[in-house]
Amino acid sequence: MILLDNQQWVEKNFSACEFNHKRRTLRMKVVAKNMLARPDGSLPTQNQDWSDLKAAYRLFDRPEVTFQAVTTPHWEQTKSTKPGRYLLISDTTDISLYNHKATTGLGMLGDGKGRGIQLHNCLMYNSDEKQIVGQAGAILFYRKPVPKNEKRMARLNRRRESSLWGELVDQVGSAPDGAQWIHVFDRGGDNFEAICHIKQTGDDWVIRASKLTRKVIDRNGQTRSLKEATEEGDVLGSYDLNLRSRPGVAARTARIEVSSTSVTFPRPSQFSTWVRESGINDLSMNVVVVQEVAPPEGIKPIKWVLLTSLPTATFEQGWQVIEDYENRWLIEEYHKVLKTGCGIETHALQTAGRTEALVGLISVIGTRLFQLKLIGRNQPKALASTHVPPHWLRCMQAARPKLQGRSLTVYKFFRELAKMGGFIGRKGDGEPGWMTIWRGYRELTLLLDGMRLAEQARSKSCG
Ligand SMILES: [Mn+2]
Repeated sequence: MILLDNQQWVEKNFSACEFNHKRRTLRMKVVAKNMLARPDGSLPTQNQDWSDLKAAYRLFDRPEVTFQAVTTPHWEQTKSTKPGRYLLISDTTDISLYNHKATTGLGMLGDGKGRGIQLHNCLMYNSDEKQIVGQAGAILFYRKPVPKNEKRMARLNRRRESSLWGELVDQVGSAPDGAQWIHVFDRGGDNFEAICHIKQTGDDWVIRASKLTRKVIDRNGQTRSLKEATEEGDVLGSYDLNLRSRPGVAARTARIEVSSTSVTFPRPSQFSTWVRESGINDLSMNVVVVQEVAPPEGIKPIKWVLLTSLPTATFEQGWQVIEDYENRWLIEEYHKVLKTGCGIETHALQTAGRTEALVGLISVIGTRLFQLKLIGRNQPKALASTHVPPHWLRCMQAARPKLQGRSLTVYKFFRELAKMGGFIGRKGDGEPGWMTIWRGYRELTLLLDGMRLAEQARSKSCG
């Protein structure tokens, strides 16, 4: 069950922050609460009292207030998963701070002209309850120009964008007893070293293969390319996929065939000192291929090759791997929440170092916004009264008289909340976006505060 009350949520996620002084932890909780109230605002609009704003800036000035110190209590909570099945979805996003000319210490982005910080993130998703648990870990990376005439070993041992995947796996660690953790990577994370890191934690993986030409050993012991090895896989079944039209491509129903095989990746000819010390010489795994059959002429057929440690003998098992990979959109949506919802690129302090702590705070707050968006969608039939405090429902019904005397589902509750935030909800409007949900949530919180004040005033005048 998701904690709905913001104050309690802030307590739970920031009370254990270690900044070397209790007063700093208290201040962080105030800054976090103000940020939750106006996630799309700047620090000055979030902290309207001059003294609060000054205190917020002073807080981020402290050397103890680091990215790690702000996020660690939230990460620890996220990782203490109860038994069940969880996806750990990682990806990198560029935080562009190009407009903040005064901020020092930033790295390169894109073609080298951009400036900012790369955030390599890991989002924990409860696959049974279909709910965001939180951020499980993250790494900040500053890309620098590649050194001239770099030697092969120096390149392999340097911290590069591709090494962030394995580094984050180590940071997140292993699943607690009874929980299954499955790392989900896109093609950026397909490298031997990253998979070695997962192997060492004992957790599972679903990774989209990027190099189909890489040499593997197929299940008959023959060395050939990954592409060739998958062409002789077992067909598990097929299904029809309805594809919407895209610019230049008409809508169509694609016939998709699912097949699987197993392969062994030999250690590549060039490897880092870490790989040598790990003692891992090869990696055996299953492969699920999702392939469009008989595509229309001139259309690039759909093809996914998914590398996995999960079983893939039956159609159901293959399907599970595909579904796990399809949940990768969640991290892209999370990054959107950080950018458009929390304005992570509009915030910058004087140095990259100070900005880091703020990025940490925003990335935790972002999981909260994202959670609230998904909760209504994923539990359509559950009764709101089992998830939402009774005085919240009373308050909403008082504000929206049409709802009186009706029992709301969780789904309906969030739709109504979005309507309080400006969602119209006509047929064809689809599902409310997280911004309208959030505005409605803020609206309801204000009404709740008002109700509480009115009750206090009444009990005082009666007593
Ligand atoms: Mn990516």
